[in-house]
Amino acid sequence: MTYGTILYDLSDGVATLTLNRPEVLNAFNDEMVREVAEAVKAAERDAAVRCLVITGAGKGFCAGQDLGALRARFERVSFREHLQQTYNPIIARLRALEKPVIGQINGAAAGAGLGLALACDLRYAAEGAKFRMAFSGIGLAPDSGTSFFLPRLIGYARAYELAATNAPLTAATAHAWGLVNGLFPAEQLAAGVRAIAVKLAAAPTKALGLTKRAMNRAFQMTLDEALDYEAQLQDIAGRTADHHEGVAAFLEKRPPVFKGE
Ligand code: T3D
Repeated sequence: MTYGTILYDLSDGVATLTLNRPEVLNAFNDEMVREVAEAVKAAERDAAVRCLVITGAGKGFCAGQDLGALRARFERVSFREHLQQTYNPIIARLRALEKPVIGQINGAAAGAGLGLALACDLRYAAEGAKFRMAFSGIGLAPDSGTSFFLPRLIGYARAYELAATNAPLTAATAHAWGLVNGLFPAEQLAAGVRAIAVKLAAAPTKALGLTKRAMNRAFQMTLDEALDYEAQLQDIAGRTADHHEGVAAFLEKRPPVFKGE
């Protein structure tokens, strides 16, 4: 499929979605929203995709809503409707995608762009990247899942401070606070993330997907419910070819070859 505002590439089981409006730090217009949603759907449906990487072209990751486009629709569209048709389904679909999703944060991530980064399972950032809530800077409240993910990742006080002051968070502090999993010098980020993604794409995909489902649900569960849910999911994982391969490989003292089945 050909896209106008993103690039989409699949190799070695890794799909890479590159936001491609570098002149505005990959801010979202309606076309990019539509294309990102389509690409995430395509990654979900394609069994050949076993890991998804999201990154930005140029010096930014994603600056959130394109403010020029936002001003053009002032007063004409309800924010609630717009969010329900644009960012909300993308964030929900990424969280429900039962394949590892990596945010390759090459530069600034702000507003809905921060939401996109936070919806990923793992985040690796360039040392010069920065994160900004951005909403209070333009008199808005958080959206795109940022009020959900940020306090869970870094704690309420830090999250509220970032939202209220709109101060930028450096990649180093984000790493120290557990918001990003690792840092790379800018010129090594793509290769570093690629190596991690290729490894994850060769892992038992169904088991990684069930892991994501279990951990997502566990936030809303009691321990007893979580134990029961884990047992249910293990019934599914235990019937996969990859489980049988993993056990056979261990007993035969050889590396496993997982097929994601
Ligand atoms: O219903 C709804 O749609 C509501 C949904 C809202 C979701 C949201 O995302 S609201 C938040 C929107 N985003 C922002 O307010 C972020 C605004 N941008 C910034 O705060 C900063 O640009 C960054 C922190 C992201 C990066 O700073 P810096 O210093 O690295 O770059 P810069 O110089 O500010 O920006 C570079 C260019 O990108 C610049 O254009 P120019 O001067 O080179 O022609 C700038 O105008 C442009 N740009 C950056 N962000 C946006 C943008 N253009 C349009 N929309 C943007 N969001």
